[in-house]
Formats: sequence, C-alpha cells, structure tokens
Amino acid sequence: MENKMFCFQCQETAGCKGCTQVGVCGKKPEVAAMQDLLIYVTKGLSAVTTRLRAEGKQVAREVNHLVTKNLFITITNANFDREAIIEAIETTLKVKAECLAALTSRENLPEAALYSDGRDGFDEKAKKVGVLATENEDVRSLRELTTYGLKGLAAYVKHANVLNQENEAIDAFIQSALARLLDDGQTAEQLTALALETGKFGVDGMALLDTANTQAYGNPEVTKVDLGVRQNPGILISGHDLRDLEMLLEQTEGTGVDVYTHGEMLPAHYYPKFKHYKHFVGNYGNAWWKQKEEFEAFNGPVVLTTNCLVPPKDSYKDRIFTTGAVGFPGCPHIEAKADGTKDFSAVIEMAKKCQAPKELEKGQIVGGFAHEQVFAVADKVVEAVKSGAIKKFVVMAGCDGRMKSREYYAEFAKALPKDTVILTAGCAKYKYIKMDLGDIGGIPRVLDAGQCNDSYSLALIALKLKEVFGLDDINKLPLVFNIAWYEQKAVIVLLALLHLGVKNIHLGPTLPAFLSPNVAKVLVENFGIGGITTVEDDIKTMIG
Ligand code: SF4
Ligand code: SF3
Repeated sequence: MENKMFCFQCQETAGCKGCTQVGVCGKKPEVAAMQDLLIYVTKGLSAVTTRLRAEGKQVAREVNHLVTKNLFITITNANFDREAIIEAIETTLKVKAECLAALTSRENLPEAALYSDGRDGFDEKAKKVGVLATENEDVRSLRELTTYGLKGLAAYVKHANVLNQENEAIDAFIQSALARLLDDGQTAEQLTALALETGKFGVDGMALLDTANTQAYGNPEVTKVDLGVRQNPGILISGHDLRDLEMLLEQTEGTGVDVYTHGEMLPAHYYPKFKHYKHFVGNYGNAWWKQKEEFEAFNGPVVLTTNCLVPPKDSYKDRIFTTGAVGFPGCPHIEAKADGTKDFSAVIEMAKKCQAPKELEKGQIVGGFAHEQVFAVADKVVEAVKSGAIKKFVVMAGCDGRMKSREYYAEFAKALPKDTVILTAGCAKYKYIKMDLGDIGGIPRVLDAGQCNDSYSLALIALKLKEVFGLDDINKLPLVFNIAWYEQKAVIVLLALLHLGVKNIHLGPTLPAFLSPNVAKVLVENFGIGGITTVEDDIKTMIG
C-alpha cells in the first residue's frame, strides 16, 4: 500500500514501525503533511537565525518563541488543525523573509532557508520534506532522535517563557541544532554528538522551567489531592501550562464555577500559590488516554493547554477549548493577547450552563515530592537507606498510554518488594498512584515529583543522594530507572538523563521505532539502555 504519510515519533506508532495511512493518534495524512512542512520551514528559519548570530546580529525574542511554538505544535496529540498549521507555516515564511533581509551573506545557506512558496505549493513541497526524505536509515534515526528531543525541549522552554523566563543560549542551541539537521555533510558521529548535546540543553531547559514554576508558584509541598467532586458546575483543565491555570483560577474566582485538573495538570495542586483558590477542587480522572469517557462524564467545558488531546467525540466536542500549541478543527481556540493574558470568559459562561461533574471516584492521592520537599526530609531518607529500610529507589517516570502492554507498569509497581520506593513524574504515575502501596517509616512508597518536566527534580534528588553518600558516580546509588515513554517530551527527558551520566535505563513498553538497529546498538553499548521483559524477570534483574 502506498504511504499516505509517515510518522514514527511516538511509542504507539503503527506496528512499532510507522503510521503510514492515518495516525494511531488520529492524525490525518493532510495534517501530517503540514506538520512535516512546518518542521522543514522551521529548520529553514533556524538556518537563517543561526547565520544571523554568526554575523553578530540579534535574533528577536519573538522569533525564538516562534521556533519553539512551531516545534510544540508538532508534538504528538497537540494540534490536529490543518488550517492552524498552514497559518504557522505562512507566519514562519514571513518572519524568515525578514530575517533573510537582515543577513549580510546568503552564501551556502541550505535550500530550506530560501524556500518561499505560497500555500498552493505547500502540499507538493510537503511530499518531499518528510522524515523519509533522509534515505540513510541511521542518519534518519539520528536526525529524528534529535528533532524529537528538540520538540520536547521546546515545549518546556515555552512553558518557562510564558512565566517570563528566557534563556537565549537554549534558543540559540535549538536553532543551530535544527540548522545542522539540514546539513547533509554531518557524519553519524557528529549527529550522535548533537543528540547528546541536546540532552545537555534538556537539563538546562528543565532547570529553566523549574525556576519559572517555583518562582511564580512556590516550591511544591506534600499535598493530598481530592479525587471526588462538588455540586457546582466545573471547568476541567488539562495539559502542562501552569500560567494558563493561574489565569483560569483568577477569572473563575467568585463565579460559582469550580476548577478541576486532568492528566498532567494534577501536580498544580502541589504548588502553594494555587492552594489559595477555594474553588480549585481537585483532580478528575486519570491520564490523557482515558479522556473520552472522562471528558464525557465531566459535563462541563474542558481546556486543553498542551498535549495530550485525543480527537474528541461529537458528544462533548462542543465543550473542548484549546489554547497555546493545541488545536482541533471546530473547537474554539483561546489566543493570548499581546500582553500574554488570555480571556477565558467564553469557557466560564459555558460552564455556568452545565451540570456539575459526575463523580468518578472518591478519596485522595498524595504528591508534591519535588526537590525541595525531598531535601527537607533528606535526613529521614538517608537514615532509611542506611538502616536498610529502603533498599532501592526505582524511577518510574514518563508517560502513560493506551496500549495493553502498559499494564506491565501497574503490575511492576505492585510486585516491587516493600523495601523499595518509586520516584515518579509525568502521567506514567496514573498506573499506580491510586494503589495503596504503603510507606516506609512515614515515607510513602510512591513519591510523585510532578509533571514529566519535573523529572528534573528526580535528577536533583539523585545527585543529592550521590553527594550525601559521598559517591563519585550516580550509577553507584541504589537506584534503577524503569521509564515509560510515549511522546517527545519523554525523549528530551531520556537525553537529559544520558547527559547526566545515568546508565542502564530501561525504556518501555517498546523501544522507539525511530531508533535504527545501529543507533540502538550505540545506545546499548555506551549507555546500557535496555527494554523491558516480564515483571518477574525485570524485578529480578533490576532489584535483585
Ligand atoms: Fe503515529 Fe504517533 Fe505519529 Fe500519531 S504521533 S501519527 S500515533 S507515530
Ligand atoms: Fe503525558 Fe501526554 Fe507524556 Fe507530560 S500528558 S507525560 S503523555
């Protein structure tokens, strides 16, 4: 069958090879084509901005933001709106033309830097610039590994930017890396080095976002989050953007409308600043892939601030609002105004006319174990390790997903010996955070640091333990990594961990389809990266 599209950027890619007819995520070929072209023109723009910097010229902040937004738009489950993506391509070409005009020399710029079609030519061009345009499978693999890492990094940088944190060095790196991905002269060694360098900037990007979040909202603290509902109508907010949540909470205050989190927004409850809002009720439901049933049952409007959006059913589609990089045809999109603020009044007005959410469950979950909170109880943790009460820490951060094979993570958590502690971040936690796995001398056996970007906290905790125990190598800690991945933010987390020197990471439920056998071999030989097998065997090899 002829390929109508080609995408293999996420874990659920068709047949563990690539989506070629339609995305498992619901992405249609005509949307995939425009995403391919958006990446291409963003690389072209980046080649121009990289040249501008080489000529000692400034690149405007808005241009940096455009690059990160474009990358974010193409992340799995973010944007299904072909028209919105076409507009992003047009904007990018316009900005690129302005940047080109500021260059002293256009010599040796790649073709993408000079490309300038109108929208009538987009479909033809898109056919020539997708993933498969790189014929050598190892070069393709390395290029895509870096591209996906950059997408994840761009998402984190974007969240930091809306909280007024900027880091020009990261933006300059993202753009120079994108430019290098256009260069056919790069060797496999150079591309491997580029992927690893992306991990370094991944650490910087997560640190930037950590600073942004904690300066704006305080350091996360141990928190019990309610899972039940109240009687008022509610708004459900999902995704990772805390600034959007803040604006929504401000605007809903005193309106009689409650606010609930879904999926990756859950950790917002751990921040002191958000605890002041009496109408910020709790968390509703589970990870992104359960949204069809859960959005239906919620009864009120849902705001998607980032991925993961599943193409909505007609029964609740009119209650879905998108913002930021997210888009879906037919769903209203809330644009930021020039000063960055957003007007959620249409969402609030709709909520007032809706019934209260249907209760899915009762009870509470506990989280908030980001770096400062864990450092505050470091003595207790160190004592528990020294006394043998804690034998091992198991990092189970990452993503959740709909594949049956992910039941492995629930079973693995259950089967872990009682003297182990799970460190988690990201939506992977939904596989076990509602289980009662007990505690060790008052330390819960599941410590949730927050969103996937808060994997940075887990790295800081590991580095702190290394220091306390006087070790010269992070790999000598009683710590194993059993990471679940799904989309591209998990790719930057992985590259960041590799940069920090973490070895022997287990990655599942399947290894990325975009790793060619040779590239996978390099990762296995140099970093000991491995997959998962059965719960029983993995407990034996990882825990002993
Ligand atoms: Fe397929 Fe994943 Fe790409 Fe969607 S994002 S088209 S599921 S590989
Ligand atoms: Fe989840 Fe989409 Fe990756 Fe942020 S929300 S971790 S999958």
